[in-house]
Amino acid sequence: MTVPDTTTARLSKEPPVYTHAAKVIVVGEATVGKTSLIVRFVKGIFKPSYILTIGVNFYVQDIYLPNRVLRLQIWDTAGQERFGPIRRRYYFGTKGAVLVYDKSSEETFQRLEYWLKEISQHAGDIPVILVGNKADLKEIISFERGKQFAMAHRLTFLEASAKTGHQTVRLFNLLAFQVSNYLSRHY
Ligand SMILES: Nc1nc2c(ncn2[C@@H]2O[C@H](COP(=O)(O)OP(=O)(O)OP(=O)(O)O)[C@@H](O)[C@H]2O)c(=O)[nH]1
Ligand SMILES: [Mg+2]
Repeated sequence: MTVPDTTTARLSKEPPVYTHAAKVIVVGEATVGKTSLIVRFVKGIFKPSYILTIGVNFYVQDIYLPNRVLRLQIWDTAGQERFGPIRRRYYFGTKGAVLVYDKSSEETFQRLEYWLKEISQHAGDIPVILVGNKADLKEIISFERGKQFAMAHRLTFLEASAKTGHQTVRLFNLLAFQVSNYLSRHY
């Protein structure tokens, strides 16, 4: 007779709290604040120093929606050009995306079309939330410009600051809500 491993036995009796799980991806140019937004949301902290993401990273957060608990598997990707081939392999199976630009940088806004194309090519017609990050800095891209772009491409739009925490919780709650609706429609 084999002796049961008590640790495994105890773990296996505990049902996961979440009822649904979904993979989501965060993309956009390098330094726009993708990692900072996720870390602010998941850990509640902000680091002023820039540590570039190499390839991809992975975070998990459970979101309590009215009808379900959704486990978001948040894939934080590298915006630097040289990581493109690695990043593009991680779109498979994503059910939602956050597309980030830096409100204080025209260049990152100009690249949004490129990112939308990459999302639709590799992940299909998934919900996308457009985020103008760094709302605490001197504004180059106005709220109106961001909103116009979002409306033209049928994206949800908000401005946020990973530094102050402005709208960061709302961002991921909105994402969870939209992903949850997407799951209901497609699965
Ligand atoms: N003032 C301000 N700085 C921010 C904000 N968000 C991020 N930063 C800073 O911007 C720099 C880049 O942030 P990251 O989160 O590493 O950017 P990233 O988009 O993950 O960059 P890659 O991983 O290279 O693609 C860091 O120095 C952050 O501290 C913000 O809302 N306001
Ligand atoms: Mg990063």
